Amino acid sequence: MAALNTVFVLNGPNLNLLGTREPDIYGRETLGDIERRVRERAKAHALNVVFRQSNAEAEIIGWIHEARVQAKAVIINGGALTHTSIAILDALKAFDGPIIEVHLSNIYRREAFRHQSFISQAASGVICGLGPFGYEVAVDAVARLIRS
Ligand code: CA2
Repeated sequence: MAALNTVFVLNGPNLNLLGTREPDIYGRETLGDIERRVRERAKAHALNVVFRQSNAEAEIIGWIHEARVQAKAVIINGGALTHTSIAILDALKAFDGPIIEVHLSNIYRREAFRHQSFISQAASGVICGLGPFGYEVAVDAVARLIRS
C-alpha cells in the first residue's frame, strides 16, 4: 500500500553537476535549488517528497522498486539513461501510479540520439524544455493525477 501522498522524484546521472557547467543548456540552478522548488510546490498540494539523485542505474532501479510500495507517483529525470535503459523502462512498467518524465532541456532540439526516450513508453506524461520549472509542472500534474 502506497504511503499517503508520497511522490518520488528521481534524478539520473550527472544531474548532481547542475549549475556548475553547460549553463547555456541546463541553466544556472543547482539540483538543490530544484529540490527546493519541488518541495515548495508539493507543500501546496499536501504531498510528501522523496527527492534523490544517483549516477548508478542499479540504484535508480532499486528506488523505482521502493516506489512501488512507498509512493503514489514518480517524477523522473533519467538523465542520459533515458536514451539507453530498457531496465529502467521495465522497472517503471511495474509501478502502478502516475509517472511523469521530466527533462530540463528540449531533447528534440538537440542531438538525434537524445530524441529517443525509453522512459516515455511508461510515462503518463512528458515535460521537456521548461528548465527547472518543468519539475514544478510535474508536481502539479501528479497532484491532479493522484486525485483523479
Ligand atoms: O535535459 C535533461 O534534463 C536531460 O535529461 C539531461 C541529461 C541529458 O543526458 C539528457 O539527454 C537530457 C544530462 C544531465 C547532465 O547534466 C549536466 C549538468 C551540468 C554539467 C554536466 C552535465
